[in-house]
Amino acid sequence: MRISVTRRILTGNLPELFGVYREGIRMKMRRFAAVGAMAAAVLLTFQLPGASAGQLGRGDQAQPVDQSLRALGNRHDLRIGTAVDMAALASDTTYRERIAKEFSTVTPENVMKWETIEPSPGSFDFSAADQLVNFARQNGQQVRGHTLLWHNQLPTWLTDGVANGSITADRLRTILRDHIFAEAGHFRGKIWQWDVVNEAINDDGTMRDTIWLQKLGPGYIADAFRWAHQADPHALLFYNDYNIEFTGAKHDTAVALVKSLKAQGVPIHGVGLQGHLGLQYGLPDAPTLAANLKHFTDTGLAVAWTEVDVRMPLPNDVYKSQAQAQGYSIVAQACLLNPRCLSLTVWGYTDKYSWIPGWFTDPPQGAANLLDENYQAKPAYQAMRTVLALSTGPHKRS
Ligand code: 9MR
Repeated sequence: MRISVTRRILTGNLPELFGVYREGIRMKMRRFAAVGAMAAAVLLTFQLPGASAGQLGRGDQAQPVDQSLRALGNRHDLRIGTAVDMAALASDTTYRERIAKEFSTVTPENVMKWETIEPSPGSFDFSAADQLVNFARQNGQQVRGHTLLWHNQLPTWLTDGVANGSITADRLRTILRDHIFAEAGHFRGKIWQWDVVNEAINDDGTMRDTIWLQKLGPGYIADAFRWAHQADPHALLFYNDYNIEFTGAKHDTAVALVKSLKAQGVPIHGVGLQGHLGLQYGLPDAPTLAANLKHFTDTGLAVAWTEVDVRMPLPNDVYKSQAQAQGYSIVAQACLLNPRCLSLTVWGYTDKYSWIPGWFTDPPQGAANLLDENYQAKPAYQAMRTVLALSTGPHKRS
């Protein structure tokens, strides 16, 4: 900046300097000194710590990169979120304070899942989920509801009943309908985005062989969206899945599925790309990832990153940390490049509470989050801030 300012001032005054060629040497020197003083004054202004963005006329470029993720995201109308572990929220003050400070949206990691919400038939327990919704309200955060319909974390009364035949297909349909009406109805008006259907597609692009598909047929997905919409007409309804951010059979099926739901007039508004990345698989580049997001937004839907983490084979080291920072960067960049990318949620933000080490043990994996176990920022956190600070838009997302 200093060089360009100097160049601008000197260039602007060169004709004038040549114009005084015939004047006396003293005159020339006086003018030259005046130009020099002017340049020095301008340079000084640029260097003064008190110089405001308005004075500089450079707007956002003066934004300090040390703001919170939520503040930096707000500049782009982009919500930055985290999954929340309710036990940690209750017991760990630092965990709680950092969530309030850094994030503008929260997702319950587990407490809105069926086994927690309806532990016995027709009897609902919203207490833990209510606590999170209240926490979000107190902190000016929006809530991603996760999830109304999945094949995991179902209560045993349901899975056993289907397995032993005591729950017939007709009964199962009613149970599903009632569950969606009860849960989406309870939180009506309090949920920004609902993950209505979670992970219904296999990696090979076929539909996952769950009790829902087996007993209710493929129409169960459209039904779930219609019921959720009736129960909470203002919530944005999402289909959510992993590995659909990469092209391939699963991605193609997901695009075809949401296109067909839209064509049938089913109330679906967005696609959640989970974003569980692993360093050992290599990382795509941001333009490729952005192009893949666009396949979904081209269908007329919004998108969101819903469960981002970047795991690695342990132990962590300086090279892996840097590669991980690149992983978080490309995810943020792909979102910023698409005006229909509404939010970027990480699946936990500290390695202190992460699902990864418990799930990936051979070889041991982990260290997947933005902060380490002691809440120290990793390069990934600073990379996210930098990407959010440098980007210039879009400033309105829908
Ligand atoms: O992070 C969640 C973990 O605590 C649970 O034990 C696990 C049970 O299946 O679910 C994890 O969250 C999953 C999310 O709900 C859906 N996408 C994959 C996530 C990681 O497994």
